[in-house]
Amino acid sequence: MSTRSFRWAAAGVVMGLVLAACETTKIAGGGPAPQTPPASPAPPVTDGTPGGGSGFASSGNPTFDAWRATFASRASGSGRSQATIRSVLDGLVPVEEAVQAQSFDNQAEFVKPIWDYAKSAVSPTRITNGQAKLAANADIFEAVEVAYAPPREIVAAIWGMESSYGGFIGTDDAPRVLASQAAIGRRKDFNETELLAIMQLIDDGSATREQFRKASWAGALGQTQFMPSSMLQYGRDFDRDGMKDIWSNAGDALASAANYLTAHGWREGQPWAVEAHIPEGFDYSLGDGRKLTVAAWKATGLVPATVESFADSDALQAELFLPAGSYGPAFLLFENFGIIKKYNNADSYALAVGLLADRLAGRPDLSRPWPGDIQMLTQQQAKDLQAALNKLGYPAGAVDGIIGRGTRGALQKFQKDRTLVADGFPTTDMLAKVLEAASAS
Ligand SMILES: [Ca+2]
Repeated sequence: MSTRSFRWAAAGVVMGLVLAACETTKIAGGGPAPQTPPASPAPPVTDGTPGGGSGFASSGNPTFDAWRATFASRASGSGRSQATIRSVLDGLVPVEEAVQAQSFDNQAEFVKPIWDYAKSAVSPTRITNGQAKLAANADIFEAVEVAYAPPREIVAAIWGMESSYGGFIGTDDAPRVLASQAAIGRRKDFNETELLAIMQLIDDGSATREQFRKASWAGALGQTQFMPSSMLQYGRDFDRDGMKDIWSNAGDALASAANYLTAHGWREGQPWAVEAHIPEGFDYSLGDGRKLTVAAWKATGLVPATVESFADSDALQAELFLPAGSYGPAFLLFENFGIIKKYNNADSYALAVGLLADRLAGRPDLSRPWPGDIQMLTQQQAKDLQAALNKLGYPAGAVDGIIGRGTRGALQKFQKDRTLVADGFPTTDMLAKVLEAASAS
């Protein structure tokens, strides 16, 4: 899971469910905020104001104040300057727990299909705006494309997805939201690491305290929505003015995003995916996650649906992806699909970025529409499906109600063993068949 993925919880139900699962695992490893006095190294000198003896003015919340005193000591021990520690932590008032919980509450009655997310991501407005942004920033995109591995349309698509091309970058104070989470013990280590990264960036002169006041509710920063630790590691000062200004400098933001993808292994010149036309009588069970060469896929009868060829090389490995089973477009996924997921670990996100990038590059729309009238499983039904598949010996992975490629692959094996159309697509009819088989086993 990317360290910066969970901010997407508010953006889509499917994403929310993925992130809720992530949250659950992280919380399990958390624990209550420390209530013990800070150990050595010595805490900052107190100036006598109330607030846990740390020198900070009390927030009015004893748990928060105690956490802050302890954490400030740790930050000092990590080498952050007193002035920066104070500027980041002083004056913070924690976000109310009820409000925090609401932000993280991603329960949904129905699991939205992946293509709802893709369709809204690739709206005509977002395509038009993206093309205008590419033209207006042609010099920056040219230089970024030369310096980094991904093509400009991928970088532009991420920019569009993350902040509507810099149009919306958030209004929350990153230290406040991160400290609030850390203080109540929610993903404590994660949030403290992010706070330390903020302090490091300020100490380095890469950014100012004021800039961190423009963040998402989860602490993601700027036009690329980097978490602070990602900004520390992958942020770039493209215009060489000394600052990594991913908030208001498009060059810094775009170079940072391109650098992130490059550092995570973007394969220059390779596609992220290519839509495939599925021939009559195709064995859909081939879409169970296996990787084959493009040459092998062609031998099964797959042909590119809208472009001349799948890739420059028939030797490239690809995976068949059937997000809507036999009811919608199919894709051959290449390694770069997984690199987009390093930015945000969800198939829906990577699909949206890739499809938007294709349109920004002037490639044609999909050859087949997404299904329009399919009733998706509820989250509980999705869990029932996963549990039943697991029981039957078709490993669907965690019973989390998220229909990912693992669940679809397991369902395909079930379908194939029963000579059903093995498209891995979980309709309610198919759920009934799986449940019936599981109860009889
Ligand atoms: Ca700069």
